[in-house]
Amino acid sequence: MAVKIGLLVMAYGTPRSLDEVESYYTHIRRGRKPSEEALQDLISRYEAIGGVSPLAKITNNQGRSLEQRLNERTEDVEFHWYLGLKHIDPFIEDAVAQMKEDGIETAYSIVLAPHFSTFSIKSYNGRAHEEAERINGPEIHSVENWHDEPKFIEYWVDQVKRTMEQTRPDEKTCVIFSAHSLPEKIIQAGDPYPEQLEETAKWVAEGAGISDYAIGWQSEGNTPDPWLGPDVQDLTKDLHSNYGYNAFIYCPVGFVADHLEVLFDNDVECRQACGEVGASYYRPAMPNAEPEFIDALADAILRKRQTEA
Ligand code: FEC
Repeated sequence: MAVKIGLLVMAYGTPRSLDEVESYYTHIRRGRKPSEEALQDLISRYEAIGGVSPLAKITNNQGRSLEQRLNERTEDVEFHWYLGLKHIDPFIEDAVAQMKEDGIETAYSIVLAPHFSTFSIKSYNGRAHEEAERINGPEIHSVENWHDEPKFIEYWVDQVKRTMEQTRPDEKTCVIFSAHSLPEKIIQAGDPYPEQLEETAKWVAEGAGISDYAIGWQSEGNTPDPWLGPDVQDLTKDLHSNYGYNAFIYCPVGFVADHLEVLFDNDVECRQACGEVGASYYRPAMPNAEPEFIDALADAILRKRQTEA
């Protein structure tokens, strides 16, 4: 019988209903309750995308599909997937505890975010390893980042090419690649996050044969610290007024699913910024559980397994 291996799939998490928004937001703020105004603002953004985010369902599909794909591609082991979320249950620690309870001795982990930052991938992996150590749980081998996975790049190359075909001949088009903004202090701490976004953007642009592209940051948090910029909405307006672009293709390559930060920050706010300058708005489909994308994640896990062997 094939040996059981744990597959810990970690993701941000989302409230399952509007009633859970307050506790979720408090967790994101490391235990500090948001003001009533900030809470209502967040609730209104969820309402604008239909009340709940599709993220929970998509993350589940991604985890299940990845388990299936890995089991199709390996014979000596059987992967069992576990969901570990950053800001809502089942938390990362719950998943590690469940693996131990199920008798899992070895596990591979991956974060559903491509670029390495101390704020994202490092903190997810850190929590998983700390818990495993605390409970004497499974040995976890973690993929550190996968922004360079060839099939991930290929996914976005196809999306950009397809979307370019939808633009009109009279449109001067610019592709904007973006990721979640983070406080600027990550740069002083030597975080590779901005360079990794630049690399993803460069490889996708080269693959799609485009030279008109820019890098922006989105979904900046509401804190007094300076955040990485330019913000995608300001960038849209600057690119229009300085270079005459009148069509924009938004590729939020720092995210992998349809969720609030894409469905609101891109599809509502960036669309509005385009409307203000009279430009066309395009946003390719997110990877979600598309087979080509899931295969890219499987490649990252299998490569990790090979290097650990
Ligand atoms: O429910 C949904 O559909 C949206 C889920 C969601 C994803 C996501 C991804 C990332 N975030 C990252 C960093 C930060 C930092 C702060 C922050 C704040 C929020 C808030 C919500 C939220 N994030 Fe998020 N993020 C998602 C949702 N995020 C809601 C709170 C309201 C707001 O600011 O809009 C600031 C925290 C603070 O106040 O100190 C920093 C990063 C990612 C991409 C990597 C990953 O997925 O882990 C980085 C999805």
